[in-house]
Amino acid sequence: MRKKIIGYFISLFFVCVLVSCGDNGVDPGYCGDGIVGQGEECDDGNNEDGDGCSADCMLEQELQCPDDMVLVEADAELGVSRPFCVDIYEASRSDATETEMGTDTSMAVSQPGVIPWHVNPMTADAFDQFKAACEAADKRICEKSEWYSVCAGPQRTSYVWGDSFDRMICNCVDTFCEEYCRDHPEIQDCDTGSNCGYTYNSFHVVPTGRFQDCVSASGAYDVCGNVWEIVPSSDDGRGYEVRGGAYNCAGAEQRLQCTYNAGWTALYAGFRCCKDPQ
Ligand SMILES: [Ca+2]
Ligand SMILES: [Ca+2]
Ligand SMILES: [Ca+2]
Repeated sequence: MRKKIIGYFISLFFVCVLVSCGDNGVDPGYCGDGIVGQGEECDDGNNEDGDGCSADCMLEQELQCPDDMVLVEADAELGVSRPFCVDIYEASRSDATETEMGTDTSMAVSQPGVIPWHVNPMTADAFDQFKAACEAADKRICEKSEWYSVCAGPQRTSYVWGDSFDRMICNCVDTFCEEYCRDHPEIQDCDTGSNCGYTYNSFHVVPTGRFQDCVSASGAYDVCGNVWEIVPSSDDGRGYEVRGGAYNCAGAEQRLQCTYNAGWTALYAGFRCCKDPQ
């Protein structure tokens, strides 16, 4: 009898190990597994205090970002296990102006009203330079999951502003067609259809933050449009993906989508820096 009881407990133990004894067999996870589970405000994969997510998986108060960045919440579904700071503006050079990109490549700056840092074509060397420029600013180039979580936001929208395409919200190939036609009254029946920017050669890069409604829920400008944004990626043989579309892109309705990755190198590629909050 006693043997039987011991045997029963031993087998119960193994059944418990096999199914984890969670509710309905669902693994409840634990604090430190890198997944934000029930009762957890964050989970950065460790059980240490002082890094923004406490040892018991609660957000540590007063997460701070530098003035040129905004705070973005963790999003476990997208693999973003802790809050992060993202640059408010596309990266630019310190000596950039409203009309010139500047020449100082020593570090990336997040500032409004200047031509963003961009290259054409995109190269492996440029990728290294973008990463180094963020690091020189005590930041890092935004991860793909971070960039996407900024673009799509908690609502998982197709574009940074929502789900339906609108050529006037962010700077794309077709944004300036009407303006061009207004300035050229000799043009009859102004064409504002898809790729009209090519008809009038009216597309152009604009200073950072110029489009006030082209802003993420978290407060980052030009995530879609203006210049493409390079994000590191192991899913692409080049080691990076090209996101957000650009001011000169044909097919802006498709290419400005948060999920779109440009597979070619002849493009106006820029970047954006991120950083762990303090
Ligand atoms: Ca967890
Ligand atoms: Ca922690
Ligand atoms: Ca952009």
